[in-house]
Amino acid sequence: MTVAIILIVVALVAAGAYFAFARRPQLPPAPEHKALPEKKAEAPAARREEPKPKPAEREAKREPAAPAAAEEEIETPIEEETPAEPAAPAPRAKRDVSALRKGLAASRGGFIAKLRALVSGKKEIDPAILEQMEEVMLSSDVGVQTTHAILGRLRERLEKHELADEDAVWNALRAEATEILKVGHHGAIKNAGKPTVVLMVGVNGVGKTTTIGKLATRARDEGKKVLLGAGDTFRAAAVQQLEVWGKRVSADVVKGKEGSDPGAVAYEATSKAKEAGVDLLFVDTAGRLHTKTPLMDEIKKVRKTIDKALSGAPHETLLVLDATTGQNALQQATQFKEAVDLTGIVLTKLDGTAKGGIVLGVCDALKVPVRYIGLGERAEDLRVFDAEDFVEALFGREEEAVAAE
Ligand SMILES: Nc1nc2c(ncn2[C@@H]2O[C@H](COP(=O)(O)OP(=O)(O)OP(=O)(O)O)[C@@H](O)[C@H]2O)c(=O)[nH]1
Ligand SMILES: [Mg+2]
Repeated sequence: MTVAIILIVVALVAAGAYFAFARRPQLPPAPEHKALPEKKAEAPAARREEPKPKPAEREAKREPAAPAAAEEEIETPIEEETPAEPAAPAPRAKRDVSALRKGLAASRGGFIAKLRALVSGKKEIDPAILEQMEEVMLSSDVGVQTTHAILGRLRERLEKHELADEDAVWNALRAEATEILKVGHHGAIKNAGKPTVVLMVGVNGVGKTTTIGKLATRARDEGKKVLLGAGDTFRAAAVQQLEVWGKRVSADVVKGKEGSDPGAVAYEATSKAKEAGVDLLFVDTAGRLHTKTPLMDEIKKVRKTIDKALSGAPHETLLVLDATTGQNALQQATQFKEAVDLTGIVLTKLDGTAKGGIVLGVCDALKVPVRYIGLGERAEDLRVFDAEDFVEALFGREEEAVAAE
């Protein structure tokens, strides 16, 4: 009897449990929790502020040694993590300018701020202001010729009463700068087929090898096969520096013995680039003083031997100029242009100067386009130069800048 009662109680409890749990409406399965990939310390903050790169001119977005797959993984969760961002993000141009503005902070706060102070708050623009502007522009490496040309045109317009107020003068100055900087072919290295050969020249310590490393990183990020030519046979350390970049971007380095003929290395590198079917060959060269004729003859020879190995190469001959060297950059550019027929200028270390006016002087005097600017030592600190973005970043008003961010 007792056993029967116990059995009935157990049966009732089991039935209750069945209705309470097993017949409960089925919930959809919980979403699978995706573990976020490990992020590099610097990546998230910087990435949120920076614009998403355009495929064609993708900024190098990683520490050089990071493998490509890991990088892609980093970007995806960031987009998922920020649903609060407005559906229509700020136009790319504005976001690009905002990052550029930060890189040009020294020049903005330096010569541009001084120019701005001269015109701001003035109800009527007195031609005497032009004299003060001249002083600022000359002391900011704009160069005598360019300064006089710009201010001459402003004076004419002032006399015609076309520039009545502060804004009109500022806009006229901006337009002058844009016009000068738009010279020649702009944009990233042109694609001249396989291999496209890029020769890097310039005086000592301006950033040739570092720029090659940065450009190689960009190319690698775009999925291109890169080869490096160690045409600086002068110092063993120079070859080692290039080899470090080669390792970072998984590119072979063609090198010769210390003190060997740089032309021979350039020839061998170009031949290898053809055979190996690489997309881009970057040929590094030793820093050389533009005033030393034998060294300038040597670079002419390097250029010729590349052409012998591949007719029409080098497709780009880029002169690297250090923005902090001031007016001497103009002399360097003049001599190098004469020797090797430059296709563009890379202006490095703009982050380290408050006198970014040199960019105007060089473009105006030589009519050679600035192709890239260096705003720091890391691979991602090299930017494709865009005249309008550059002028906006430099001359744009602070209030507009804040509004754009
Ligand atoms: N702040 C800053 N430093 C830079 C930039 N570009 C290069 N540098 C630094 O400038 C120094 C010289 O760079 P290199 O690449 O060795 O210069 P180089 O022209 O190859 O020098 P040589 O081969 O000796 O003629 C290094 O410390 C670089 O990190 C830049 O855009 N900004
Ligand atoms: Mg070097």
